[in-house]
Amino acid sequence: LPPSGRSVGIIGAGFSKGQPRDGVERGPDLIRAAGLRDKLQGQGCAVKDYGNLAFEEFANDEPVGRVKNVRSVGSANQRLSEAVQAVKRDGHTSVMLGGDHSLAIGSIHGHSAAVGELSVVWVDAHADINTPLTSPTGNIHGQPLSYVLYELQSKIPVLPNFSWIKPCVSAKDLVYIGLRDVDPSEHHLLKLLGVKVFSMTEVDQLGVSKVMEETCDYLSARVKKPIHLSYDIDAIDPSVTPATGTPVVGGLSYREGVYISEHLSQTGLLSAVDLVEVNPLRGRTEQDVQSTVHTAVDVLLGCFGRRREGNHSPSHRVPEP
Ligand code: 4U7
Ligand code: MN
Ligand code: MN
Ligand code: MN
Repeated sequence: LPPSGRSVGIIGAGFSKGQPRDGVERGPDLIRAAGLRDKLQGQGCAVKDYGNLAFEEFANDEPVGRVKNVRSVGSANQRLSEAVQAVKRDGHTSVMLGGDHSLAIGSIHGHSAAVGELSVVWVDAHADINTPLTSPTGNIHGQPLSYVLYELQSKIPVLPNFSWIKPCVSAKDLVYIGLRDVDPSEHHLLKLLGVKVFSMTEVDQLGVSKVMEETCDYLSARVKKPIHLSYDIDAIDPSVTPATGTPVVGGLSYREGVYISEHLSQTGLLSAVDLVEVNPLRGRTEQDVQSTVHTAVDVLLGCFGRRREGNHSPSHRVPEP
């Protein structure tokens, strides 16, 4: 292991069929082009890039009920699950670069298949807990949690290419941060399941440091489970990260967004990270895209020990004349 003790396995998952907008499939290469690997190595991480996944195409992927691109999404997530399992077997913290948020299905499934029970921290403007039957849009990027939560298993119909999915997360092991656009059926589910939620109201009320302290207290009240961080870039305010498919006003500041990853990094429990929904075609200017991508990179660097106070490796020596 490197001096920092952190080794990172990067998976590119340029998949976009969990939602209708082109461009989000370019996320992984943009985040890499912004220097993710060099920057992680520069802060003492060992990095292995597993490259971009290739996804199967389906000629006639007709909607099933209201749900769109079911076969494509099911197949893509099965491949991703296997890739995450390989990264975890190799001993790395998994970093999945999306792609849209439907990919959390495979990422969480693979993570849990490799390490067992997880805590999930979901940083997002949205709750992404619609079931196939409650979804107002039919877009699977608004549904991933419904497939992986034990408590919702009985609400999920049979879907083509979804039969490999085993629910693997308990509602009590899930914490949300940043919510501000929750559908009525989602709100009902959150209350029914008693899920811990720090919406933007709680971020305003408590401040981000108290939110993170309470998040970690809540998750470690029982046994300490490996943490899966699923970070939707639309959690951050569109003034900072405008290049995303479903922007919502009133989001996290850059500083709050980075503080969340810095704090989780300090727990030593971060075991897999998703960074999703960066879509360069949704930015109006090059500056919009750059700001979104750089913020995504800074969130990821924060996950692996970067501190804003400054950083140096343990082997650093003061030069003597
Ligand atoms: B994202 C929505 F109806 N809730 O289900 C839905 F408002 O991954 C939006 O968080 C989902 O960006 C947003 O389609 C999914 C909608
Ligand atoms: Mn979102
Ligand atoms: Mn999301
Ligand atoms: Mn989105």
